[in-house]
Amino acid sequence: MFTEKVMKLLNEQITKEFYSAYLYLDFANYYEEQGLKGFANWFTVQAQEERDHALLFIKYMQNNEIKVTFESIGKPDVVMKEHMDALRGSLTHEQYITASIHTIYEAAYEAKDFRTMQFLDWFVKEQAEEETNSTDNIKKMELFGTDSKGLYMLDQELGTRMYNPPTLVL
Ligand code: OFO
Repeated sequence: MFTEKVMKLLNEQITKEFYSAYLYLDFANYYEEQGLKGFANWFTVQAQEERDHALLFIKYMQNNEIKVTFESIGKPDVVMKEHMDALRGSLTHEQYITASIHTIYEAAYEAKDFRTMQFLDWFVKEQAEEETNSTDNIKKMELFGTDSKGLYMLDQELGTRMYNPPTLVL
């Protein structure tokens, strides 16, 4: 019932999700070096979520007897010269991942692959949330980040983010 195209795109998404985790850990490393431990925490939690997303794709494929093939994960490629760069980089990356999820959805829709569409529904919603979170971080940074006291408070706020496992259960 699964087309070659859908299976290929699902497999590629695993690499993209692991890359997302890798990228966000790179951001976390940057903020850690900058002494912004709250920002580092926020991106470490985000990296954990991205790893979970990869695992969900793997599980979905395994449950449906689709072969999983791991590919190489690329080097994180966002250059961070100032505190805002990683925040902007994360929004750009989330928009890219949203487009990627939509591409799989479109392929599943064309193939009348309702099972994959239903699986992807959770990711469509999740991506909307993640784009909002990235946008919020940029807005807060624009408002408060230029003032050292504001930056300190923002760092404190981002430091409170805690990891929660995904709500999607397969
Ligand atoms: Fe995988 O959730 Fe965003 O990228």
